[in-house]
Amino acid sequence: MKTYTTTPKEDGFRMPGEFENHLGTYIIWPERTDNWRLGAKPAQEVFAQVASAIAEHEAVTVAVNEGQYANARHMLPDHVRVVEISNDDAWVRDCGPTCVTDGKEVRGVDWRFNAWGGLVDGLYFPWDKDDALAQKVCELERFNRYRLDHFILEGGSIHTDGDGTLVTTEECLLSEGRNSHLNKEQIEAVLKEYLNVEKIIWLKRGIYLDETNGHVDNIFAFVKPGECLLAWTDDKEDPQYEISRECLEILERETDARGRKLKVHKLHLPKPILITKEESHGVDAVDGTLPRKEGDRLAASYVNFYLCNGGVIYPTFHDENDQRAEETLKECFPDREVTGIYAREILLGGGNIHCITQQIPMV
Ligand code: KQY
Repeated sequence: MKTYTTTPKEDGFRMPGEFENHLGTYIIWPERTDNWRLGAKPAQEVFAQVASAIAEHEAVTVAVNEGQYANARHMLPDHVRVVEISNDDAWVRDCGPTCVTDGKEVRGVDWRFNAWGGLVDGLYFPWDKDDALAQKVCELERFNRYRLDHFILEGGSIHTDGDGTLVTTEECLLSEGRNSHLNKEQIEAVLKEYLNVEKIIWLKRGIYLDETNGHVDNIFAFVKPGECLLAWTDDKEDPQYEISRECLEILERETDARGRKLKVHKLHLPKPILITKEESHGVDAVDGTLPRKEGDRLAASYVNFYLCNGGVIYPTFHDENDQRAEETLKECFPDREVTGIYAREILLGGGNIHCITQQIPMV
């Protein structure tokens, strides 16, 4: 595997939209008991459901630590590939490679990863195995890569339309625990160079109390160039209302890289979801890992869905808006099969279906 010192833009590579064709999907197997309750077994069952649902549409690879190989192999269907890759937790969206392509070859962009804020407000320590994971995926896929030793980024903090536009949040990319040595213009310059985009739309904040410092992938997603989904509530008493309203204002005001006005679909959130006593007690409390306290509100959002070839895999919460979310997604993606998976167990770990998946584009 070669590590380039040039940039994707210089080499004519761009990041495709998630809605473009995939070669396959990566997932990492959950196991750490300070994040996943009851020895991670309930989460493993849901991850297996997500892997199986995606495998209906495209090839799925699940990366596991050595000690979990036999268990994961047993719990996953035969046609899902299971490979040993050391990891610290199960968020391949964030620590996996961001793939770029020139239409003939795929390369990985390997950002530095510091568990969502490092020693400032990171969610666990250490994170060295996660930081090394993107390189290992590139090895396995025979991709050359670009490595940024001095730029921290998680895949969940960006969305691109594959056509020159990137959407992110100030809350995350300007956070103290990431690239505080760089200003907004310098961060923009890195994104433009390494993802080959021309226009960056900055939302202010992500979903209320999202522990990732407001990852964009929990509040916003592209349907296709010029069209997007925004997490929404009509409840003016909910702190989320003002956040979503502000995002809407920005999205309605902005144009994309091609000068298009964005068509924005509202995807209504579930009612606030709180951690129960039983759920809180099921997690091993460990210093240095974010505690899971009874009554804490979780950052639940239907926008945290994943697009695979011909499919949309979205989280459900046993909420009255589950059905409404399905209808909205079917309207937005009439040519895809829309599949809901009850994903509270992933939410309890701090993210959702989009956060646990990473697409490998097709050339
Ligand atoms: O939302 C994500 N992209 C990751 C969430 C990480 C939570 C770690 N506990």
